[in-house]
Amino acid sequence: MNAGGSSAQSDAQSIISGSRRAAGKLITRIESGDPTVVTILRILFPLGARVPVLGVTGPPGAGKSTITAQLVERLRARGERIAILAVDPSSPFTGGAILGDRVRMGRHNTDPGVFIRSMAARGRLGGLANAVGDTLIVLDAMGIDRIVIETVGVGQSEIDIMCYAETILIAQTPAGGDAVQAVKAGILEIGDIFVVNKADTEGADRTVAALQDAVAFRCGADAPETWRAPILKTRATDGLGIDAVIAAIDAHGQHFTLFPDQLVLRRRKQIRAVLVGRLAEALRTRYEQQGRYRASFEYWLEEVLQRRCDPTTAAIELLAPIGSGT
Ligand SMILES: Nc1nc2c(ncn2[C@@H]2O[C@H](COP(=O)(O)OP(=O)(O)OP(=O)(O)O)[C@@H](O)[C@H]2O)c(=O)[nH]1
Ligand SMILES: [Mg+2]
Repeated sequence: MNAGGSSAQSDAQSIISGSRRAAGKLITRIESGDPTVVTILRILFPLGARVPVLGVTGPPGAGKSTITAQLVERLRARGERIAILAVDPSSPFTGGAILGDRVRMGRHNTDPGVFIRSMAARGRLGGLANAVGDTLIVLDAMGIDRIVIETVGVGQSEIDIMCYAETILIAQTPAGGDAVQAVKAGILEIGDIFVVNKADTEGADRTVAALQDAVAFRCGADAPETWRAPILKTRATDGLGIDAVIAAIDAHGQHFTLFPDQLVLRRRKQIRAVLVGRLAEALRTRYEQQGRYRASFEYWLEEVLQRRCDPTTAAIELLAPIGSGT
């Protein structure tokens, strides 16, 4: 067991000194839901330098990994040490698309200044965002300069994961009405930078225009402290337009320097979501796994099933031992 105080200290120390092996092992424990990791995270969290996190999301195949590889190449050129976290909420396994990412990351795989790690759902239903949050604590403590999280899709779990990013890049393609899908999925609200990739294919300008219209409706667009999300075109396969994406990422960072209250506001909102997520997971674990709570859960489940009790009353009864708040 690694739960002991002194081994937690030495594990934490290895991570702080930049050991990829120690970090990799700890992330595997986080991924599998090992509750003892908290003893190490508790040490690491206050020491973290709070590295900027760039979130990259968008529909499958939009070019997220290709864009990420291009961005990393430029960030490396200016000396930044980068951690890339590729998250696949739809897959219970590490592999598949993520294996492809390793190929796409090309020479970054062997660059000591780039730490690449992938994560999959592994049955942690609803808990993946929490696992990502814990992994960020580890990466943040490793002494790197920036973290990039790539996550595939346009659903709620991606939005939850993007909760951890200071800058959120949404990749789209001209094909298949992606812009319309983004509006439906509510992803437009969270994007700081929009990239229409595969600009070499039919309909790129139309997609840019559609996104411009959609983003223009975001509230507070005229206030100076409101960031205006740029919509950029790229051809990631040969790096066309990537310099402008880097400039937009830098500008977004500078915007927070200029309006620090905006950053605090964002972090407060994010931490609120993080804590709600932790509470939900703690409650779920308690009622689904721990003996007496579980028995009580099963009892009330049956009551609702037999229509002897409504769900709200059942929840109040279940929460009674810790106070229902009503
Ligand atoms: N024509 C064209 N193809 C591109 C461009 N960017 C990426 N691709 C190709 O599109 C395919 C998907 O690219 P990825 O970078 O893997 O896309 P992704 O969004 O990371 O994909 P998933 O992680 O599987 O969702 C690959 O075959 C790329 O070579 C582009 O600008 N133009
Ligand atoms: Mg990818």
